[in-house]
Amino acid sequence: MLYLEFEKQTFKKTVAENIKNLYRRTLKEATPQQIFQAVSYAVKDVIIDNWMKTQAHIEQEDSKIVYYLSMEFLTGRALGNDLIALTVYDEVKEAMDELGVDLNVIEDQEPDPALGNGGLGRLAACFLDSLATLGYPAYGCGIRYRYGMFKQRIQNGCQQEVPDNWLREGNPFELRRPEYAKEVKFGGYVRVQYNEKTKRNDFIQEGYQSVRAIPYDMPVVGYNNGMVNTLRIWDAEAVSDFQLDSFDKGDYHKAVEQENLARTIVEVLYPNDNHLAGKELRLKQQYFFISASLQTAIEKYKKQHSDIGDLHKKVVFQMNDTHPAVAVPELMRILIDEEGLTWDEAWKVTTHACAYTNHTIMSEALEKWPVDLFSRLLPRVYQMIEEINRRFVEHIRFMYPGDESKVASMAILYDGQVRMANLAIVGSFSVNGVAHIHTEILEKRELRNFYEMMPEKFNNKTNGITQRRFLMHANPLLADWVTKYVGEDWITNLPVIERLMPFADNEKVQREFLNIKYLNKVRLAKYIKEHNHIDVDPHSIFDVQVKRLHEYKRQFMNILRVMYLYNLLKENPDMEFYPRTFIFGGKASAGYERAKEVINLINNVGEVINNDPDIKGRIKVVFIEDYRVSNAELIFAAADISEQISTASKEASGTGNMKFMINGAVTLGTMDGANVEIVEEAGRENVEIFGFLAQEIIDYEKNGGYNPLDYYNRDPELKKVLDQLINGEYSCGDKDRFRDIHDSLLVQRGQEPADMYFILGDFKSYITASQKMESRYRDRRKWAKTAIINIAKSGKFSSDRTIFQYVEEIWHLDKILL
Ligand code: 26Q
Repeated sequence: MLYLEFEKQTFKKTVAENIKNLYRRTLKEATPQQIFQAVSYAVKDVIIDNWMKTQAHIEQEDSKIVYYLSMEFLTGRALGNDLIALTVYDEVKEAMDELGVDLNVIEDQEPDPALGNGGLGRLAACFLDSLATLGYPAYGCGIRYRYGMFKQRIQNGCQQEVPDNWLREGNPFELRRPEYAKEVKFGGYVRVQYNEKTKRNDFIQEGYQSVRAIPYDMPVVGYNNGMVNTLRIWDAEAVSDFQLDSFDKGDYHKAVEQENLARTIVEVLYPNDNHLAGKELRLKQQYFFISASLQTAIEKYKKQHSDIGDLHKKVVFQMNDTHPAVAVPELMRILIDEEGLTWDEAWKVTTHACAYTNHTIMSEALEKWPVDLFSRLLPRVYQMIEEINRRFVEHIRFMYPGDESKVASMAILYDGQVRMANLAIVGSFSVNGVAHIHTEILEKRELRNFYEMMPEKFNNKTNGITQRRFLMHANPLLADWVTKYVGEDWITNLPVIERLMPFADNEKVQREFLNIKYLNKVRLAKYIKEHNHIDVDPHSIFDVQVKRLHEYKRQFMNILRVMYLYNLLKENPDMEFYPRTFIFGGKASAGYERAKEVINLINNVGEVINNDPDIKGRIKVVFIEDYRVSNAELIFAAADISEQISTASKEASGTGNMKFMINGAVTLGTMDGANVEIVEEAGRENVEIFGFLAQEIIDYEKNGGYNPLDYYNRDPELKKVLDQLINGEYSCGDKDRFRDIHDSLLVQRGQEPADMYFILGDFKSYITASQKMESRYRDRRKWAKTAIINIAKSGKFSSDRTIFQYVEEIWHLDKILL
């Protein structure tokens, strides 16, 4: 069924009208950016009726709603995605062709909204897509950062960060809703005053600063079902001086301070991925969007319900990691101070409404706030935390009399710090990890004491991705090919893609697949030529690692492998060697020196190898600048090999691994995160696995006994590669350029052991696995079969499946039938 009557002629007229009204121009005179704006407004016209209908329907049915609370939503571009969801992509493409305009060029005008760092933010965007497509009522709640993730420029081989002014040209997809503004208060102190009427103490915050939170709504369009959910992101504005507390009237200094607070609070996304920046501004951001979002949810609930004690029957708050965990004490504060519930009543509602997803076991990413900072900024919320902690610690002592180690590990307040993960766990009815092995590590190790105390809270929800963006939009050729063999059900029911299995051995089908992959490689080669000025051969093996730069993800190990292969080829120029293109991409946090050094190394190695006539172009190294959602789509579609090589136990799930798989790339990886489940689905013979197992890594970490020097001394090829880091080979003679990362592998530094991420220990088996990949690739038919099986077995990794499990096992929502 088609949910939309699309009239091509009307659409064309609307576009022309929009250009006239917005810019006083004709289509011929309009710039591509102006055409993009005009087309987007025409699309928004189409969306808006469904949006209103959906929201009216949800209200009328009084449906339970999930509020997905997240500091990050990495949505990527909206235009192409929305056209696909409305099932009018091909028609609009035609309409634009008739107007003499290339839709691809118009799509490229849209800035990538980069309101996220990486996996966690992109997961939130996939979840919203799946919620709308499956027909569940949901709000995404986040921050409208003025500057998103920085743009990455590579200059002389080094990363440069450039501000991302994504709103410069205006955002045609958002709707400002000033009528739903909320006030959020910071600082001041709490005055206690006995209330004769209620016979309770009132707790009144005074001397605070406040900001006004203004919501901007973006539509989240379900696939071909008329459903439109909302992503609500908050902007901050100063509360103008006439609205100051009577106490503060005429306080000029304070008015200026409030202006500053409003401006700074939503200014920029923290560009840290799996790493903590314990800055006060970050906590302000967290409380800002949480307080505004909770106020909205409660106001909406109260419009239809009188008993606030039943809030949890209509509302669930899913916390995307601990970043929104201040929702727990803030909800307590609102329920007690503003709604008049008792502590026990409020605690019941809170612990039935809040749920928490953990995305990492990396200890440096665990959020902790100094008590003095926290209590100064959020005095009343802090009192809530104190009481939550007091009661919880009492409970621990009751359960485990005399065992203070339990208190030490589980208390929320400890060592002068607020431990946000502990707060989230105690305040939630559900705690989930994001892949089987990750949840198991949480239960058995990282959160073991919590798991023993409250096993019923713990559950796993293996991540997923939306096939609508990462296959249908990213790879139209392959999408059509899949549809030809399995029908189009896969678009909303990915497991049917397994119907490809009978074709995996079919020579004609294999040839078609290889041809599509080739064409996508040509498309990426063209992008690389334009952006990097490097010629790459689309017949070579495209071996790809794209993701945030982080030591545990081991891009360093990958480039050491490239250096090793280059040495090999130099010494044996006549050896059999299948041409390979090594493609890297990803941003390093601005202050993460080692990660930046690795980027520099990759670029310098590329510079040397790409220009060495001796090896006859058989190795090329490309670092794709500014890796982001839009160019990711080109990259996944063109990949032959998917590098998923994190140190086992460190990558909670990974989701790039799934995007490669669905595009027919073969995984070269460790038994980590969701790789483990990819192996289960695809079969051991259809992936290449290497390296230490998670248990082995954990044992080394516990008992010691890992010595990277053993590997260095015993393996002359490895030694040579490491020595080249400090002999100036890849740094125009500068022997210190890569000394820090070199030393990080061989020299212990204070608390930090040498080679924390076991690169030397895994190196040999990585080389071997990599060589096996090469020989697999030589047999083109067999390779095609393996790739097709990977596609056919990717059904589990749809975010539709993930969301269905959240709905059934955590949220308990009802499907909307429009
Ligand atoms: C924390 C405090 C202060 C500043 C920044 C942060 C911060 C920001 C982002 C901490 C962590 C993140 C992002 C984490 C993340 O992306 N984790 C990834 O989540 C994916 C989705 O579940 C998983 O697939 C990845 O394995 C995991 O690394």
